[in-house]
Amino acid sequence: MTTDGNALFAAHAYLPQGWRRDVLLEWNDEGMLTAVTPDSPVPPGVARANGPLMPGMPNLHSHAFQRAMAGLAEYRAQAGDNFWSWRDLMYRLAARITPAALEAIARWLYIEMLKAGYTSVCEFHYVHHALDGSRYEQVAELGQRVVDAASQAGIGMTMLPVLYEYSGFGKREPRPDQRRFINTPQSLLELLLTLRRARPEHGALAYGVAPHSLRAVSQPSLHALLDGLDAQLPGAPVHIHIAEQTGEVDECLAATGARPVAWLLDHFNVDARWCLVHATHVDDAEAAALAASGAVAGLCPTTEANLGDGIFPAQRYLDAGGLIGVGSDSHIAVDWRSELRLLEYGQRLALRQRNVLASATRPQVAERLVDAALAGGARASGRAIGALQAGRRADWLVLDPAHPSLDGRRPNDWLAAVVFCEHGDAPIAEVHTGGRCVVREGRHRDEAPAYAAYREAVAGLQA
Ligand code: NGQ
Ligand code: ZN
Repeated sequence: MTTDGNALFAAHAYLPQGWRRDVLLEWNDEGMLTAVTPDSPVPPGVARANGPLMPGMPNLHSHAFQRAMAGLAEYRAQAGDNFWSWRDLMYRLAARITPAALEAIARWLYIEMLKAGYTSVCEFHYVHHALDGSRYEQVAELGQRVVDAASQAGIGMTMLPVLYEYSGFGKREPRPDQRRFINTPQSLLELLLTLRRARPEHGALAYGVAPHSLRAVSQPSLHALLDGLDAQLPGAPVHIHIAEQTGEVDECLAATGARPVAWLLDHFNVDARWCLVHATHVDDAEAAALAASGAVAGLCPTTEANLGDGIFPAQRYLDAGGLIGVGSDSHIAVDWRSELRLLEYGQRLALRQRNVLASATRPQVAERLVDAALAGGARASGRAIGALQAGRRADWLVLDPAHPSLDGRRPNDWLAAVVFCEHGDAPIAEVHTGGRCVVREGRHRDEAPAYAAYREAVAGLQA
């Protein structure tokens, strides 16, 4: 029986096999679970959880700096505002961000993520260079700031430095307002190596790469990037924005004769290491082929709604065995419950049905979506997370059993309440990462100073 401090007893915990009673969790000093035992006797001297436990949710897509503009693009700048006019505004922010501001914004954002129950984040990081587009003396300066912000906040991270080369299909020259993003495969791989030397991998930190999109990289440079990645980090995650806008699908068709998802699946060995972010516009054949590939579809429903992207055919894709995960992307919302709820509601509104993303074997839609997002998010992160089971990271949420959404309900109804009920604050009382409590009674340990620094950074950007 465990006698050291690395153990916790929970009357209820959501395990891979569902809600279980009297669960003993044990973990090692590296923050990895070593045993998860249901129906355990109450061990003497072991702390008891203050509520039901569930795994922390992975966030599979983030651009941290964009947190600073959430809510600032909700007015009509021109008739026919769309994704591309939003992007012009966003580039103005990207053009001004400094290393110190990025670190402050990211630290506060990651605290918000933790409070919302995201315990890990894949950072799709593409602002690399100084304001004028020249390299920083430390080439990975900005990436390092983001990695440091994550470790200060206590969130797990998969850092994905982004390759951005062109402004459109056919190797179109980058625009002046993209100058801070631009690399060759070689310079990006060097940046990755520099970053890894400065901030080596550990239990809460992993690396991969992200070719930005098919419009921003060429076929040969994507091959060079993947070859170089495999020389450094064989099998590490690869994320790409794939088919977010119909305009980009049309341009891909014009340039290559194929739709983006079909083209990628035809030309690259897309497998479990890949995450296709915003696979929004897929036809039936693409949805089936993507589902069969083992890649994760990275869905960001609140951002996709905010930017007017479209609706992913989730029912067909999930029924074909496709993997999904969720991300907060532009951070218009930082709440995985909102992502899952909107994912389901988009289908309900489009199909005029209810409980669309449930299945015959998983009739409870919230449990099916939570399980899918835990598994897909973990796969996309390339880290051992997403489940309360031995060998995974000791990342969990303690739900508030006295919250009006949960109080008096049976365990089998808890996740439905967590995902679908919107009554006041989230029913998340505590958040633990690597076995350590980082949010207690709904508050992060560094909340006040991190917020003050964030506020100052955002004021400086608007001045
Ligand atoms: C991004 N946003 O990487 O932040 C993109 C726009 C671009 C989304 N894809 C930037 N939602 O296309 O260069
Ligand atoms: Zn994105």
